[in-house]
Amino acid sequence: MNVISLDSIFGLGEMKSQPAPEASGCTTSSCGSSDGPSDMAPEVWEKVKNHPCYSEEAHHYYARMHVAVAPACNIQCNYCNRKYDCANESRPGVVSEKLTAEQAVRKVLAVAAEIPQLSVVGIAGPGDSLAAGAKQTIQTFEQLSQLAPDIKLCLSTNGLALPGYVDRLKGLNIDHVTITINMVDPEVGQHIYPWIFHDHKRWTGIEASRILHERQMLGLEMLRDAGILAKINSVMIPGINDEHLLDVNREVKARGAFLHNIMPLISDAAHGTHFGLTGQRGPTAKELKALQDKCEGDMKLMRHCRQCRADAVGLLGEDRGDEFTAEKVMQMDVDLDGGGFTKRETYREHVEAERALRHESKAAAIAEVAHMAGEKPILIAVATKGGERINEHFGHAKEFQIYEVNAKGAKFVGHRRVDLYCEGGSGDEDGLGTIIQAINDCVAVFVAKIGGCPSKSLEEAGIDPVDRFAFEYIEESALAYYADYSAQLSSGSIVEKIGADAVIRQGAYTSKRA
Ligand code: CLF
Ligand code: SF4
Repeated sequence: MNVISLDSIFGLGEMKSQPAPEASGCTTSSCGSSDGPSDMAPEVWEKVKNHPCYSEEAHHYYARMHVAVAPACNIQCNYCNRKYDCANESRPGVVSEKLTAEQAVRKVLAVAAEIPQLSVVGIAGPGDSLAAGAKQTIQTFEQLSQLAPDIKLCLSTNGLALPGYVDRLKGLNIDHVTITINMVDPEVGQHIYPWIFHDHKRWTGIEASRILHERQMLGLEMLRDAGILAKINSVMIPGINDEHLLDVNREVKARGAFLHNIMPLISDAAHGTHFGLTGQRGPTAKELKALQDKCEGDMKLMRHCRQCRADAVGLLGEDRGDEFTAEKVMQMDVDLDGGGFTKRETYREHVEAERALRHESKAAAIAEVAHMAGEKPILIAVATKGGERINEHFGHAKEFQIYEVNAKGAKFVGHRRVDLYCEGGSGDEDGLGTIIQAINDCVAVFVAKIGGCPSKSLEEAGIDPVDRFAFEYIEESALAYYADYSAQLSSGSIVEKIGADAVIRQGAYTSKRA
């Protein structure tokens, strides 16, 4: 795997970096000088630069893990059913085994020793991290802050209990809290939340949503005042809160939220959720992107969320949880003094150096196409294993990252999960149809390698299969392609691809667990 080759960092080979082209200054908003981008205070950049969820750039290099120590929940969402458990499925609330605080700490130390990319440990369920007195959550964080202080601690909550815990979280040095906020109007909320449990009592109907809303806003304001970065997750539910999420965006922005993550509803009758059973659909790729584009103003929008399992381990989009089951961790020789720190530090130094080079080379690539301003943007799908490179074969890709490219640069705008095309060495022609549906809004797909059959089918669907940039950096390659594409359009040798929409896979399989 070439994320920045770990083999090279730890002495088994050469690190594969592109030489830095000559460039003056940095023109991208994700500029990674040690002080961070121009639109972010240095102390904020310090908090987010290695967090794979809070920084899109970081997610190409750094991993997170979730420990499932919070089984209970204090509300019911119509898109959630925690009883449904599938070891191969990736979506929130799904978990293969629940852990005690002691088991969780042991697991984190085992993972941290093995995966130097690990920078964040989060608690995201499978219930609510702060429900039922938050005992296991607080115990886990207390021990981890002592044993592995270089790893950031992160928390996700529905916000109902949050106001009672902000001081405690601050005391534990937690810099990142996510609140899931799907409405700022209880009229809308009553279609999403059938009940909540608050103040020793069960509340239903509009009153339940009113209390939840007030607690969410209070918690968000308290986080801002405590200097904790708040990310807001919102589930886009067409016909229920899709247009309303513009109001949510405005309200959370006004209360100092750092980042807004608008995610598509995952809904399938097989999951047994209210929305699944009533046939509530999720958004299409175009609908999701249009809403995200509308919300993107002076507030940052997260578009790289993978809607992780509550026990996910690894880079976003991969799941190595099956290597670290409670049983396997019990048999491992775990260094309880936070082993692996030196490896993690070495990895971070290499990433820092690589990112600095990248900012220079991206700026140079943008300068090459700047004269094309005014041309329409195009979407490109990319097969990657990380490290911001085109380093995955078409047939091995479990997802494609989507970049929007124009004369201003190449911007990550989403990802599409797909079934593997190549299983056991041969291509699955049925699977190919679903892949084409998933990237049907793209002009091209960039891969490290691709066979003749899938290439032909892609071409017939109007998607250009491109392997000439194999193992190169994504953004620079996308800009070079854009320059060629625009020139061919101008000369009339190709016609513009327009109008297609794409399917966001619901609850796709992302790993094959034992
Ligand atoms: Fe986990 Fe969430 Fe922390 Fe990230 S996930 S608690 S902020 S460490 Fe990230 Fe996963 Fe999306 Fe969450 S990709 S579901 S946003
Ligand atoms: Fe499920 Fe989370 Fe909603 Fe609780 S807050 S019902 S765990 S999605």
